[in-house]
Amino acid sequence: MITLYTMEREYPYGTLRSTNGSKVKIVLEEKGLAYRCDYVRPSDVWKKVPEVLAKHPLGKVPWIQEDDFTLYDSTVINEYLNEKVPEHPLLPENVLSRARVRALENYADEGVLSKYLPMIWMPWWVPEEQRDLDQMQRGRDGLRAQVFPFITEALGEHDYLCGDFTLADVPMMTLAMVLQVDGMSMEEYPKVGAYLGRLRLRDSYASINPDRGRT
Ligand SMILES: N[C@@H](CCC(=O)N[C@@H](CS)C(=O)NCC(=O)O)C(=O)O
Repeated sequence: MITLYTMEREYPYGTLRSTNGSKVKIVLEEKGLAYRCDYVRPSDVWKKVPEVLAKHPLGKVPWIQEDDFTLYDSTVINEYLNEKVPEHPLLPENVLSRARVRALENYADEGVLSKYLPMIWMPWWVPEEQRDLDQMQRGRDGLRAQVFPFITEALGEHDYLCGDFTLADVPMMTLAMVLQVDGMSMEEYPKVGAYLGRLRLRDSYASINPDRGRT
């Protein structure tokens, strides 16, 4: 059985989860793989304790453990899981289409999950009086100015970024998760709002739904 090492914490307003850990949970669910979660203390990750560094050389989550095999980095793990279980492929067969999925996945990782989402998400993990509201607003402004127009363009008339649901949509499910807690208005971006709504309707989303407690 696979063990996923990630960060999750209960708050009165929902269960908050590591965005990158959530990416892996989604693919485990989409692939129907049996897994359990082991929760790493956020302070151990921030302090880079030796036990975390021994599993992830950058001292981050997520990583997975399968017998004596350890693998880190959500993108690398998800490609591994996709190859491990050929059913319900999350990468297209065509080589050009596959490259496009990977490019969009990279955009989401670098342009959303590492850039604007932490500005909104990190403050939700600390007491209200300690939140940097300006930073949260800058995160939302960045999504509006750069990310939502990009997603609108990439979607075109499709339901998902590359037509069918692929690895490119997986990190966007964590955008759906963060904005569910944040409650940011999507009125000006109806296509993106509908897309995030569609992602929330997938069975796999239940595993990262902030309204659902730790499993
Ligand atoms: N490229 C990595 C990024 C992992 C990452 O940044 N994880 C965050 C939690 S969502 C973390 O551990 N942050 C602690 C740190 O950067 O020190 C991946 O995709 O797994």
